Amino acid sequence: MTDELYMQRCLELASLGMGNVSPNPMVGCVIVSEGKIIGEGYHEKIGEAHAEVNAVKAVFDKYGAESAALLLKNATAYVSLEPCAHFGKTPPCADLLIRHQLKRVVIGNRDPFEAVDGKGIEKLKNAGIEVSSGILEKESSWLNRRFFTRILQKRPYIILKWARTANGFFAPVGDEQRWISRPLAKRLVHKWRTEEDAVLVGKRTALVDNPQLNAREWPGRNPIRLLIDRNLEIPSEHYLYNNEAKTIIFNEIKTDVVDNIHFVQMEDMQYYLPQKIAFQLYLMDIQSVIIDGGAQLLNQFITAGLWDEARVFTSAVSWADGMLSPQINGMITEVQQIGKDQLSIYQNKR
Ligand code: AOF
Ligand code: ZN
Repeated sequence: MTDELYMQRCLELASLGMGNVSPNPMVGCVIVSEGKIIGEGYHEKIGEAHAEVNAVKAVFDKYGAESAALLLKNATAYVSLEPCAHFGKTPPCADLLIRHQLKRVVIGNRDPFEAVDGKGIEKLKNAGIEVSSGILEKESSWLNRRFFTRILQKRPYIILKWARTANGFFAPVGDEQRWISRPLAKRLVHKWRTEEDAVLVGKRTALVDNPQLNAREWPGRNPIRLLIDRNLEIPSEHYLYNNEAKTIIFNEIKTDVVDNIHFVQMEDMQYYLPQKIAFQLYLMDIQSVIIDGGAQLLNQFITAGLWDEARVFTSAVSWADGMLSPQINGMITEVQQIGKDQLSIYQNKR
């Protein structure tokens, strides 16, 4: 039971890295000596120290070198992901824990990343450290579902997002009038944009709504903006062409980079578009994407079965007519009232 409690704390710490560590996983670490937490840390930013390094450093900062060394010997380290065994952007965390002679290491998930994948656990065991793994495994997998999807399925974690009227019409997101009537939903959508790597829209949505696809209503960074525009028909006066955020335009005409705008040429975009986009994003290390419309693009991903989560707002208003809302066959895992709108979250059944 205590193992679960400390692991829960690791997961809380890990989640503080949300939006800043991709394509790395979110990882938290707690070091416990004689029933007391003596240091905590998490992976804060991509390219910077891993969770274990920060937790060990916290012990040193608090107790000074001499006492820290004594405390770490015989301490237990809780880590939500298997400590790494490889020299990546930082040296192996397994080596760090061995060097400080920890007695026991408790792990949430085994790391499926090729360079680690059990080698961290093996290193620790070979050094005589007691290892327990699989503690709060489900919760930890859920937290890092984007990372696991990329590593195991070689594609990004795909979140579909749209709004529909009470009577089932597709309400195009980005339509200013609608947004004004739903300030809370809009803010939540901007929060989501700070959490995912990228936001994707189709040509019609880009043309008609002229979306900015930034996170201006929530503190945090903007996502990468992705646009599908086969024949490059979106005028360069549209917001997506400003330099505010990195923008990738998938098209059939050219590959080029102009400031923050990256043109990526693809072939035969009328065939297997969802599969092709998913693979391109994988190659670009884009680990999660929100598909923000329109209906046609959403339906293509739904038909291909290429989605993980759908976040659907149902507004209180009814329309006389309009395009029909996409239909989804998934498991509803959450229903929430967001201002006047109802938010339903679906997971793809597998
Ligand atoms: C850990 N602790 O906090 C994290 C780990 O490029 P690098 O060096 O940052 O390594 C990235 C890989 O390391 C990543 O794919 C994942 O397998 C692991 N992440 N490991 O021991 C951490 N963030
Ligand atoms: Zn590491």
